[in-house]
Amino acid sequence: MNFEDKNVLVAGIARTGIAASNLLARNKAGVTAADDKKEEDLKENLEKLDKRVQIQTGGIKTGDISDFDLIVVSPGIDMRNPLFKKAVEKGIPVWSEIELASRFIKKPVIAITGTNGKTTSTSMIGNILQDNGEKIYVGGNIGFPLSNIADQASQYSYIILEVSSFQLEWVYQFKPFISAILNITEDHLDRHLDFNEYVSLKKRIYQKQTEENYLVLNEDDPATAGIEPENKIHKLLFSRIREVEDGAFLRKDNIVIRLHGEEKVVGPVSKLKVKGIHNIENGLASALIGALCKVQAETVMDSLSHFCGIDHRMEFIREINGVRFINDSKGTNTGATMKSIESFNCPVILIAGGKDKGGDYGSLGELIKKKVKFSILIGESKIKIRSALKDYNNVEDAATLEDAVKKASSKAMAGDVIILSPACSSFDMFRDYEDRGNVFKKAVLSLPGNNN
Ligand code: UMA
Repeated sequence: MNFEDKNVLVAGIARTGIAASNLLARNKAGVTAADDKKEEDLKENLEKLDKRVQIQTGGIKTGDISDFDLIVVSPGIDMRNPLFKKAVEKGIPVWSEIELASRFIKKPVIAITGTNGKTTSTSMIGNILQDNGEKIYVGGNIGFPLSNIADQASQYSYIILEVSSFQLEWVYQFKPFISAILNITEDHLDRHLDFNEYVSLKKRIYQKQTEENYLVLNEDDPATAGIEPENKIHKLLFSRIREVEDGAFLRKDNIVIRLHGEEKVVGPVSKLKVKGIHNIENGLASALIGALCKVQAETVMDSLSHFCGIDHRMEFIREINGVRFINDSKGTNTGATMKSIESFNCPVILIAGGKDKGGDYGSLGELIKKKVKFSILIGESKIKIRSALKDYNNVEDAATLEDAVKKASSKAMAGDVIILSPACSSFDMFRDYEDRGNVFKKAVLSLPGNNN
């Protein structure tokens, strides 16, 4: 792809915008990077931009954009921003950053999306391929933009990408070798029009794939089980519940892969260090993708059984006097929080709440009533969650996360688990979910008491 002499506007100057601007500048495009934030609030970011990049701060101007040949968008910017309407009217193409970056890449891309489990599965697949001796890049929504390496991608044998619905808003030619949709439940309804729009954005991950490509779907998830792609594409399923014809499934305790009628036993799912039904699903999807990349079953099993999980997702922090503290700050929607609660067989004390994403807390409320011994609510969504907890009195509010940790620990006894699993995003009180998770860890580590 030749960007020489093209005039490109990059919207947003954070991780994505910096990587995209620098990629374009390296490839001789004229680049303007723009952000709604003021210059003084972007200091660190601006320092990371290539010196050839022109900077526009204090507002992404929607005025005269006719000088631009292309607009590249950061995922955090809503597709309904007036800038894009104007660009479309003027016939100026608008691309997601993954659309831009993938146009440089000839190596096979494995793209993972889904409401939950995508960071874990992306990491599991990365580990499997690395343990198989491949040189890989793991990036995307996981925190490392694809543009970082797009023009040096020939050195990798596989690129494994976590992809969000935001990143799929402006894709056209994006064509992964393997794509996976792990599950789709309500999320980001503050950004997308409704659940249908969210589902159709997720489906864009495979829209350009062809016969030689694979689409991996979760047979046990109602929203993905019924997906019938219109394009000719090799569709494979994974299931905890039934033996699928083509794909991955459980037979008693064993993960089994069946491809083109040939079965291979990968090994016992009980060997996975990461627990919970969602991690069985992540393991099945990852094992299947490993097999599609021709990794031997033993290597897949070995790699899965050494995988210790990712930070901020069901992360064990400490045990004090028999009470375990778990950081699940990455549980940013009700589906994730419900799966986390369901994976414990002991009494659960839940810390939840944060920035509301426009979803419904009804099912979470029902589960809390059934399974949660005590709940502490924080953040903007407190009132909305509370209204889903009618007739349940074991609930209190807390002004800060530190306060919530203290309250939770005062309610706990040996054998209980205290889990931060907010079911909401973090932006009302924290920079992001990592910041929230780190504040939780610090608060837990500063509690008095003996570790055991
Ligand atoms: N901005 C504007 N105008 C707007 C909105 C934002 O100017 O209307 C500016 C902000 O001032 C800021 C920049 O845009 O300077 C932020 O851009 P961004 O939100 O896209 O942030 P990045 O650092 O580029 O992070 C993005 C993803 N963020 C989001 O999708 C919100 C990161 O995913 C991703 O890791 C990173 O690109 C690298 O690919 C985070 C996330 O929360 C983890 N993702 C959501 C999720 O997982 O649920 C989808």
